Amino acid sequence: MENDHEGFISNFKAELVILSPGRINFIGEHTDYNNGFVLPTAIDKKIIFSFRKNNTDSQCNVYSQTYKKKIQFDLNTLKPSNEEWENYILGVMNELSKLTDKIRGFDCIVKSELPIGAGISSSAALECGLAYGLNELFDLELPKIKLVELSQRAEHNYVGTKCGIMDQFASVMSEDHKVILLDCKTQEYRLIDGNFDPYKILLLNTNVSHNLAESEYNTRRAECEEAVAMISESHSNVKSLRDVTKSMLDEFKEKLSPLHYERASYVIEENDRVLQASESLEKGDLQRFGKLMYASHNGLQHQYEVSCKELDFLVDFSKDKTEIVGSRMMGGGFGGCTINLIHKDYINEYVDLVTKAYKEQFDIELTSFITVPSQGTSIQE
Ligand code: GAF
Repeated sequence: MENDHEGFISNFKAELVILSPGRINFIGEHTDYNNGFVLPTAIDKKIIFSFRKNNTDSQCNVYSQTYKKKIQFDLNTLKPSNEEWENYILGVMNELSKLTDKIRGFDCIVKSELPIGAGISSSAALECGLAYGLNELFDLELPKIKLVELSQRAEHNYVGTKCGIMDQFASVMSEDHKVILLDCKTQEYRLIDGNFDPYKILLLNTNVSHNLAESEYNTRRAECEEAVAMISESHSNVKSLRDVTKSMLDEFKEKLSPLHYERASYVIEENDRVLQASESLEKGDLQRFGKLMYASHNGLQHQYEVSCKELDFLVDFSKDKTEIVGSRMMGGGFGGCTINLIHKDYINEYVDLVTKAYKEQFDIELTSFITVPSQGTSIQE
């Protein structure tokens, strides 16, 4: 079997190579599925897809260099698999099959630079890279936003995570040196100059991924929907937490459970922080931007309860360092990375310091990398 894979890889002549990046998010966590605001961008680490047509009607082979496994499937008999990573692929195929009958048999090799479970959305990169590549290979002529949306639906329908649109949107729509202020209600967005000089974007990977992540994610979404359902009984125009103001929420403080009240408060406050943060970035006020990042983490830790002790440790560790203006957990939570804005002259010293402290505390190796706002999914020239 291994030899079979080696033959597949060594004889592979790609017709098309697609680069599909991971993403970071500066602020606006768990707001996307509440129709709120987010401030993400793609990064310079990616998944690389090599594609070729294989002259069959419907036989497809996708080899993952990460898992050292090949999935083989027939376009006419698509069904979910027991392996999660395969469902990202099969889920995209299933959504594409609802939109087009122009796809034929193809082969693909997938090579990833993105750590899994790090909160930098290797899953959206996988979905979007495949969708983007097949759109090119078979001239499907689907606009980019359709690729974003079908990738999100693939995750809902085949993987079972009821994710928002942020990750797929950032992976596909980002541009070099820009961050995206996205209104998830209307999908309108504005590109903002991602100039953080003299600060750099440092990601610290806890290298933990607590298995609560997936179930708690869907639970949080359900809790927000429950809060909306209760409020909309007396405010029929309220369709999501985006339509709820803080004073409106306070009218319901006695009716909602304390848990629902905290979850909803967090989302409403976080939306406000995203708008304030994008304004700060546009004005070059990075101190204020950083304070909002800390406030976001605080809300995620105490009100939304999606952080964990490893993430809290890293954020707390940065707090008395004047060279770090902001730090927070990033992505769904329960592990993965923190995002830190750190003065460029302090990076090496800080990484040494925090790596040692983290190892002492948890006996886990911290990994870290500097990243920059980068181009979304593209064809390798
Ligand atoms: C995950 C999801 F996929 C996103 O849609 C978003 O909700 C994020 O968690 C939290 O902000 O990455």
